[in-house]
Amino acid sequence: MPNDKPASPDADDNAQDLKESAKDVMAASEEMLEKVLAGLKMHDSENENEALAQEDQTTNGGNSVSAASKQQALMQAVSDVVASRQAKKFAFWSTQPVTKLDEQVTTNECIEPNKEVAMIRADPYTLPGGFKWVTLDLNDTNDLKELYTLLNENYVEDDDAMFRFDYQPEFLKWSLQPPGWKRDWHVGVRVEKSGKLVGFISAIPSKLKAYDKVLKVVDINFLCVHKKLRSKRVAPVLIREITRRVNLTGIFQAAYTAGVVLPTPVATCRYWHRSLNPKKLVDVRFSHLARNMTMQRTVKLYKLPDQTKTKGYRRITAKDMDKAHKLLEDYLKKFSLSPVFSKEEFRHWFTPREGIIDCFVVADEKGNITDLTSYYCLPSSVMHHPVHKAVRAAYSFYNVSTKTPWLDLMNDALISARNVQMDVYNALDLMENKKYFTPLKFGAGDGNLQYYLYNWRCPAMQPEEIALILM
Ligand code: MYA
Repeated sequence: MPNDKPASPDADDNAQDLKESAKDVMAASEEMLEKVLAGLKMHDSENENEALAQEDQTTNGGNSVSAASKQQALMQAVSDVVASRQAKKFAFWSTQPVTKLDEQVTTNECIEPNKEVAMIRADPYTLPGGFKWVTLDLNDTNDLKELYTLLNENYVEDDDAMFRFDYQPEFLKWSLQPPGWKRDWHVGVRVEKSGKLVGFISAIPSKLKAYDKVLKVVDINFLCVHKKLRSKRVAPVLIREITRRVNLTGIFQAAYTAGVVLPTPVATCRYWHRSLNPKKLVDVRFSHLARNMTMQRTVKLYKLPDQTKTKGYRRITAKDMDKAHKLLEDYLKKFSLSPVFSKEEFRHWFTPREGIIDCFVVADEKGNITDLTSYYCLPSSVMHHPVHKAVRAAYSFYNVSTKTPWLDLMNDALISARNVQMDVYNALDLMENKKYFTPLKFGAGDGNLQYYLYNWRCPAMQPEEIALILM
């Protein structure tokens, strides 16, 4: 690379890249070793059976000792390698400013001090040969379509590989272009020869309150590596590259969520689901009939009134924005982890957009806004079904109840979602959501959503202390 960058601790970038790749290659060979060991273990258990059989035959004066001790030595060797492998787990994450899995935290502070921007590496990280960096232009229809396709075919699936998130192109634009968004933070990886998009990661700017401190952060989302390029340590390069690009703007903290456990969740939340169209959900095996329940009884159980009930409940309008912003701003202060929205950001996130985001308020006779409910729309592709290709899901966003009881407010939210043909209403067990789950017939999902902070250490939080929704 040209020598056009200021001196930095990363001055010998290529050497640094090599070191980092070497670490990642070691981690990759650890994964291979794991597979070999799994095989060896199976083989060993066969040997063990053989040894045991021999022992039986030779109890009367045979030489079973040597077979057994050989076996023991082999098992010891295996367990030594397994132990050393476990010690090397998180080859990438153990190099990052995140809390360690067993760390006891009592402070609320950054892990690493901010760096001078001049000290931050100026060149992109090195990708494996045959791949190149691109910065996507989501205002360009082709780039947007390519991102849509990458995610539609390779993004998050459930454990049984039956459903995969299907973020729509307009949804991606909305969620990746809030006030202050930067094109430089829509980072893609293409195959050099074909130009095919095979990797992506994004950041958007945000303000986050962690306990009593307000931080300038980015929210990281849509990390995705094409299925054919998995387990080749491309994800760590994407993460390092987005970190570099964000650091260059003077931001050193981030928030993100994931289904997997990494060092170290600040909180662990769980999704709950409320059936709106139980027949379809059972048909696609999103849910199943409860014991002793017929389809007819299930449909009746989840039936909702045709119209919403709360007096003054209506879709939010442009005129409501300032009052609704204030209502949410005051409410969010009571949580340990919450976003701090500017007026402009509130308008972006809460202005209804068909098939993307919807927001309702309750206004009293004097025109005061007393309550608010909102959800975003995120369908999932149904991967193997002859009839149904998608499940239409509403995801609870932010809700505030000051006058309308929670059950009334959220029942109206369910009715609103059902009235635009949503099949299911999903909500995490954070904020005050647990208050209405059981009476409104939500069921607990499997699998957790882990919340993480990058370069910030603070004591772990309970789900009800969390008021941050990332899409
Ligand atoms: S969460 C959504 C993540 N995406 C998916 O689940 C889509 C389907 N899966 C994939 O596309 C791939 O499996 C991914 C991993 C890309 C996830 N977050 O390249 P590898 C670590 C962080 O060989 P691959 C979201 O978007 C893993 O522990 N790290 O693996 C938020 C291992 O590290 P270590 C993850 O399977 C993302 C390494 O990657 C995740 O080919 C927040 C293996 O790399 C994960 N979800 O690719 C990112 N999954 O060796 C962090 C695996 O240490 C942002 N890994 O165990 C941090 C803040 C950055 C900005 C800071 C600014 C200040």
